[in-house]
Amino acid sequence: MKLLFCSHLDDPNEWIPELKRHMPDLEIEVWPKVKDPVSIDAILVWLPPAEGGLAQFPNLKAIQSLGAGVNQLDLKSLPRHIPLARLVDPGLTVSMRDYCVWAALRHYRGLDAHAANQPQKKWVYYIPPPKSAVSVGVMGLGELGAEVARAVADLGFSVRGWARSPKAIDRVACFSGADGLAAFAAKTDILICLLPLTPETRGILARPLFEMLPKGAKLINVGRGDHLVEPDLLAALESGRIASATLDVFSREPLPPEHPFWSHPKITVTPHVAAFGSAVSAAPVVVENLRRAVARKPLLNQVDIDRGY
Ligand code: NDP
Ligand code: OXD
Repeated sequence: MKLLFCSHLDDPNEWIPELKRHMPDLEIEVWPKVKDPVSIDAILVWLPPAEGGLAQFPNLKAIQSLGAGVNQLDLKSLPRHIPLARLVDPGLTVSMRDYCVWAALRHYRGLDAHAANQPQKKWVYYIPPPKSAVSVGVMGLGELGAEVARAVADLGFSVRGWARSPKAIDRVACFSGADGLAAFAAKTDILICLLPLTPETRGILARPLFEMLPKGAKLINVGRGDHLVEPDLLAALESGRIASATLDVFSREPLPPEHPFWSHPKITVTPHVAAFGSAVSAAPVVVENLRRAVARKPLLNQVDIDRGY
């Protein structure tokens, strides 16, 4: 089995030893140094090669994404007969859980206001309501969203979740489908977006949804930048409909220096670091998929191309 590693973001020197530890006879080439494209059986990829795309590898049996999200792969352009798997990595899940817990607690405890008061030497008490009186709403209850929902429930928040299909998660009030969105949003004080980017979810973080939330709700977007309609967020922050936002993902990354989010007093920007995978924790899942590809079995975490995630 010959694997092509193709990413400008991930370090092949971390991945190669881990992959070989689980599959010692695996041959690995690293883009752009490909000796014979015809001999490549599978690709581990963040973005396909800009030149020639995946069509230059006629014998691919599997595409394994290095991302949990796969929208960056431009699903419509992928050869339909080759199965695509998104990354499910226990390390990535833990880092996403930690980020969302940090962001939710930061909004809940008013830590931004304390940070803003410090340069002015202002001693201002803010004692938040009990956590059980504050509702965290998680959009997307998949690998990451469900884990985040459980983690914020463990902290004592009242938790709601929204997905495409009905769900039952202990201590989480679950809503589903377009019909369930308004009821989900109506009592969400801190909204966390952990949706995949698909034609249905693009632009969902916009004025109509903001108007369904209680006034003064907080927003945490860790899904994708194109979930958010940026001018609608700026208007909602201006009017107080949204009190503050923590944003990790943006329509344009890196966020351009002139972008108003950088200096907005109610926005915290992080550079798409909410979750990070690790070759150590992800390699076993990737190798299992390589074995499945050879055996022509369905991959773990296989993407439904029509659904978009
Ligand atoms: P999953 O595929 O496991 O879960 C997706 C969830 O979204 C599912 O619960 C699904 O519903 C729900 N969903 C999809 N479409 C809709 C819709 N139209 N309406 C309502 N719910 C919908 O994905 P993950 O949890 O692994 O990842 C989620 C996203 O997080 C990724 O796609 C990526 O964009 C983002 N991400 C961001 C990172 C960062 O560092 N900022 C890192 C990793 C991921 P159902 O269960 O019914 O199918
Ligand atoms: C991912 C990401 O999708 O890092 O894995 O955004």
